[in-house]
Amino acid sequence: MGVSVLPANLTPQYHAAEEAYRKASTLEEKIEALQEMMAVIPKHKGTEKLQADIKRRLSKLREEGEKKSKAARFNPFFVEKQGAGQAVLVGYPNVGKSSLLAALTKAKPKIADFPFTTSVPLSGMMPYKDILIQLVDTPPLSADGAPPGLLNVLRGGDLLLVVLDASSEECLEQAEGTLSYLVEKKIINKITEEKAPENEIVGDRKYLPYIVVVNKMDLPQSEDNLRILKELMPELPLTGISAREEKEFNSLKDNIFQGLDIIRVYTKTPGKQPDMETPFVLKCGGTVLDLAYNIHRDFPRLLKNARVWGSAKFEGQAVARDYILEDGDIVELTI
Ligand SMILES: Nc1nc2c(ncn2[C@@H]2O[C@H](COP(=O)(O)OP(=O)(O)OP(=O)(O)O)[C@@H](O)[C@H]2O)c(=O)[nH]1
Ligand SMILES: [Mg+2]
Repeated sequence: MGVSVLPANLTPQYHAAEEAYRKASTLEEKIEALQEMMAVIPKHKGTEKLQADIKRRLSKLREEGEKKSKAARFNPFFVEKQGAGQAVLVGYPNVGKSSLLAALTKAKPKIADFPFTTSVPLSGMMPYKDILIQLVDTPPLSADGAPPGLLNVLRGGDLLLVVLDASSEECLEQAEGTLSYLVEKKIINKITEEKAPENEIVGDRKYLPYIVVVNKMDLPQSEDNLRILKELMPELPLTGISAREEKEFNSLKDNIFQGLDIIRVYTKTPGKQPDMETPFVLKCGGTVLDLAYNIHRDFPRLLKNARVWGSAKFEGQAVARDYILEDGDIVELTI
């Protein structure tokens, strides 16, 4: 079986296409890479199984694509997940959610000095170190709650960015209103002095982690409001920023990365230099086995040895499959 997964007679062209498939993060990229694999694979008996496997994966992805495009056509609140993790902006009108999306990504949302400018979600990709994190801008919450469809977008995220306007007289109400709405809808856990246990489950899913982004720190009143917020809600994970002046963007990005609870892991094949350009992204606590599964679903079965540079006691240390990896580790997998 191992032979049919990695036959020795595959061409460099095929390996390049497979590499592209391995690195593809969107459905379109995956389909394109599989098509390329199919086009360049040597057609003979030895690759029949592999050809069938590629065809099967292609038709599965195409089906998925069709479902998604139908969903996108009929539902403007449908947001396709992309990148290493998805952070969803949420908050009251006019606090600067769209401005943040515009400042941190290439997306071009409508921004205006009046409430309810945004009516449907829009996403963009934020470069962070060597990965891309997806940010999703959403229509605002209000006293009447949220527009239909918003809850699903919030629930679908990996992290929420609760945005407040630090220059507003209603800054505190914004904080209380947004957070209590999210608690009421069981999207985030109750706000207490103790942090929620990480694996706490609500129904069939986990509570979402969140950070509070206190925007418009360039305006008067903002320092006072930030101080009051800190005093009244010391347990809140607050970051003061200015979307307009791009103030404190580095710490905001670091906090988003940390809030997503992910690590970047690099791979190398024996005898070669590691690929330091495109890391694999795993949840914190991810193991060598999780990495192998991420590379290819057949990999864990074929895996013989793993060595780690970075978090291991010494460089290139041989580790077990359940070895827990850390951000920045380089892993050599031998099959
Ligand atoms: N001074 C200052 N103004 C800001 C900042 N961020 C946003 N604004 C302004 O605040 C207003 C509202 O910004 P938006 O980004 O449209 O706010 P929003 O939260 O997306 O609003 P809705 O779509 O209605 O929910 C605009 O006039 C922005 O230029 C900031 O950091 N500083
Ligand atoms: Mg907006």
